[in-house]
Amino acid sequence: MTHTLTPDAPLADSEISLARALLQMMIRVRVLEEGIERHFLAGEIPGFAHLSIGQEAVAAGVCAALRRDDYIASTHRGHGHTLAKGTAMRAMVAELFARADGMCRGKGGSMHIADFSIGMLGANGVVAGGFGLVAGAALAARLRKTDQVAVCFFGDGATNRGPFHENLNLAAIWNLPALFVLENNHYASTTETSETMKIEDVAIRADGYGIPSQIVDGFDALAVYYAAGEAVERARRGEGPTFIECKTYRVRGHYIGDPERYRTKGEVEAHKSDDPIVRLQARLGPTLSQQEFEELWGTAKSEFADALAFARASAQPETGEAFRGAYEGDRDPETPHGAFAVREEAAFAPFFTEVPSAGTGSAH
Ligand SMILES: Cc1ncc(C[n+]2csc(CCOP(=O)(O)OP(=O)(O)O)c2C)c(N)n1
Ligand SMILES: [Mg+2]
Repeated sequence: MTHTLTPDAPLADSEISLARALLQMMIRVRVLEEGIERHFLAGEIPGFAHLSIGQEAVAAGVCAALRRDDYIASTHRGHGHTLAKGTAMRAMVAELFARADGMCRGKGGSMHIADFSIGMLGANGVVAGGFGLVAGAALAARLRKTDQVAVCFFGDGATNRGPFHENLNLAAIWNLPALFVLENNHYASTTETSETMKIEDVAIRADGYGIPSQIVDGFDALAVYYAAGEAVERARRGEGPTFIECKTYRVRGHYIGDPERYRTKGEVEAHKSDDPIVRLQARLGPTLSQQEFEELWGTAKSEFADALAFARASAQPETGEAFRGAYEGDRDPETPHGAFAVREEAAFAPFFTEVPSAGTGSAH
């Protein structure tokens, strides 16, 4: 296990354009999520939404080390991973608004958005739901003899579930081109991690499966990028999986509307200086003027405003769309699967209701 929790070093000239790109991505994610928060609270976004504010360096750093044809699987906190992997802002916001022009035609929403065109295999309402998808995608890449890699993002809580252990073991023995990226924000919903495991560094669990691991400062997008880059190269060379533990912190509640009775305001305040955007801006120092910094925010805000207008103008999905995409060939009524889907749709038709308004989804 390698620890790379070092204080911010000055940037080399060769790192400046990379650092700017990472900063721009983190700002895009922040603007998207602050927008989600506003419009969720205004009742425009149905279901449930979990924000990754404070954790953006992980999504930005890892995805910058990936190619478009690599795979990722995300979590219930997946807006950052999705955007950083390359999903278009318009289709993403329309999806969050449950509209017909959404990435998943409005059926995925915040917690089940997927975009196969960029290898984003899905956010997941099931904690630890991504491990099997990633092991499968990595196995497929190996069997097809491509050099693609598959990345699983997950939280500390997910490492207490069975799929984590089963799939790490499989990935290790099959030498799969996989990366396991832990976002250790020290909480699983309302429970502090110290109450659910006796270890400080979850990365030691990877040792048990013979998977090399790194622990990185999860507020430092460059450190995350370098760790991910190394692991990606290892995987592409056929040397198997790597585990990366990113020490981070979730600044917002577990979900939008969380009363946060399990921690003090002081604890959250104490993490203010960890903000990955503030940290990288400071590190760029005079190489990024205040005006240029403001422009990064301005560009992201315009992009979000455009996506918001697009989402609001998009139609509600037709009810018949609910069963499309569930089975291979289900758009063709002549195929056996298609016929099955049509029967299923007919059986459920009497139960179709309007899309529920914000806040009525089940708690996750
Ligand atoms: C299988 C399963 N169990 C429980 C839940 C309820 N739940 C949703 S998020 C969450 C906490 C997950 O914690 P962690 O994996 O650390 O991710 P974080 O929320 O901190 O990003 C729980 C228990 C769920 N969605 N799925
Ligand atoms: Mg957690």
